[in-house]
Amino acid sequence: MFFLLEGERRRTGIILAPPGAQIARLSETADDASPALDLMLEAQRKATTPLAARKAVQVVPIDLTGDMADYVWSINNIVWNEKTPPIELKSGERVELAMTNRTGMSQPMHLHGHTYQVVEIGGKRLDGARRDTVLVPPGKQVVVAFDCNNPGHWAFHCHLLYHAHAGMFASFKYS
Ligand SMILES: [Cu+2]
Repeated sequence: MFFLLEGERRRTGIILAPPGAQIARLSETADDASPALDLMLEAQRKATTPLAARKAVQVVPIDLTGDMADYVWSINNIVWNEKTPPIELKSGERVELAMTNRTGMSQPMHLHGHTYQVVEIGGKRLDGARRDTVLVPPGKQVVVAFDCNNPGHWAFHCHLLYHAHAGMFASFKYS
């Protein structure tokens, strides 16, 4: 099993072998550079325990925003700070987060307190994976759904912690 650095030929890997098997030395360099990670595999995933079919009461637009050169990262152009108000949700409701990545970098978006379901990629509805983090590549749209079944004040942020720390962070609240 090889692990390639995105956009590079360098790789590492692990070998699964029965005891006593001969293990050949493999090259640390792949023939071709790996392409940028896209949503091809994500679009093939199917939840084993999908959310119950239900229409979302609230669709929250989430623009992933920021600037690599200035290293400013934000959600809906808001650089989070401790005075940023939470996004209010209602207990018991189905919510969808309609994420659009308007930056030049992939953003792995992580929600605390819930496992959402990937329900739309690039405008196409699907019965996708249950996750707490999904990658949103540059320029792409991913919609996730969850039920407000865990009252509290929950963080939602890019899981590149440098981005989260720089402001790509928001919170949801319901009681
Ligand atoms: Cu990020």
